[in-house]
Amino acid sequence: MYNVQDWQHVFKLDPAKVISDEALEQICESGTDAIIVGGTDNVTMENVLDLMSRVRRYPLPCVLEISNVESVIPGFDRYLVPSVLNTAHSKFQTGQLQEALKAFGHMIQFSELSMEGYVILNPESKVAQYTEANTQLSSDDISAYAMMIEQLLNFPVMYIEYSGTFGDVEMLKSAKSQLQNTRLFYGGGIDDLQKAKTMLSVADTIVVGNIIYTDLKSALSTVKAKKEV
Ligand code: 1GP
Repeated sequence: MYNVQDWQHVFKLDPAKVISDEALEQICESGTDAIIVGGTDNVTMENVLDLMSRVRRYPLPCVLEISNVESVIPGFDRYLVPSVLNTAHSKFQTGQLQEALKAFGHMIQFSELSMEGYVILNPESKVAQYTEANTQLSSDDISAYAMMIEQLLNFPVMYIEYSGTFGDVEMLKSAKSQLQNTRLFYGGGIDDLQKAKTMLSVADTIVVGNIIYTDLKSALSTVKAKKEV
């Protein structure tokens, strides 16, 4: 369970948002496979540490999706390192990573890191605006990114990110058709069981975020999309 290959369903908690102890308990005991701690804005060492120590009370993997170098702390089971492919800004592909390696490369346990090839497709999302992602992509573009991520970059994860809106399942199919070993993550707008099942019928792993903060019951219902293994 401590390997991304084993996850079908994960909840993504934003360290900049407030969650009660009761809600956190239900999320962590829901049967989800892991908790990803990650967000775009206002992610600090303090709020990451606070959330990690609260999630740590429960026996499930807790991983950090790195948003910025300042908020990286030890103690997570794994670190997901996003590299945004559909941005013109190299700092979101490799630039920040190179800076981080320059400063901390000597103390990094590389076996604890998993690279994620991110393709951002919702132009309205904060992350698309922040990275100035080119979201106008065809299914052929997506297939080519998938090929690149698996065959050339050898990343363990391709992440199709529609954060805030429910995406186009055809885009997922285009990605999936090129992937044998790389795991396909999907995140965006999953707010009920049906949507969770639809995306998990193509993606290997679904990520459920925002709905945790607006409708906990619906968020919890998405875990039932997991298939028997
Ligand atoms: C965000 O992909 C995740 O990074 C989940 O998206 O918040 O829309 O569920 P939502």
